[in-house]
Amino acid sequence: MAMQRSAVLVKPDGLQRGLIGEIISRFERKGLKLVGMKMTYLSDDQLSRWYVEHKDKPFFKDLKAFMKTHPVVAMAWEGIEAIPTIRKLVGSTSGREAEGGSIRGDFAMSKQHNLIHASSSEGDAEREIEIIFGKDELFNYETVLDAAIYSEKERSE
Ligand code: FUP
Repeated sequence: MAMQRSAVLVKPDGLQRGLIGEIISRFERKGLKLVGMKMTYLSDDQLSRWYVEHKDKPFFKDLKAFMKTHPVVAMAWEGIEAIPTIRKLVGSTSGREAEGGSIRGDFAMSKQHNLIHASSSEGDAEREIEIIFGKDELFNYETVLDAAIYSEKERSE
């Protein structure tokens, strides 16, 4: 099965609201593996590359301004089919519409201040991870839990 890496950002509102630990904890408890983490301000250039698909949308300028108000906590999380799995944990874009039990559903009330970003495809994940992390800032390691989290068959496929 496909081992994937997803790029996750805890956005400025998540930092302001003290939800970094809660979000990391949810991913850890799920069984995902943290393979990169950094606190940083995103530059205008990084944000233009990050949100390239939204560059002609009416909310683009506001979104970039919001994303520059405070640092973000950027992470790379790894697991089998991690990209769609993390999207489910994150919930749909608007906090008001996101399913209860998801991060946005449980903690957000806004469409822009929706706490977190998670990659939506393998192509996006690759591009987003490259925007934030250098090669030496991403880690490959085994944990004793790998054997409990996945079956032997899943790990060898
Ligand atoms: P998502 O994949 O759920 O993070 O959402 P999108 O890629 O559709 O949008 C990216 C970000 O743009 C959202 F997280 C918040 C912002 N946005 C707005 O501010 N207003 C909108 O109407 C839609 C998106």
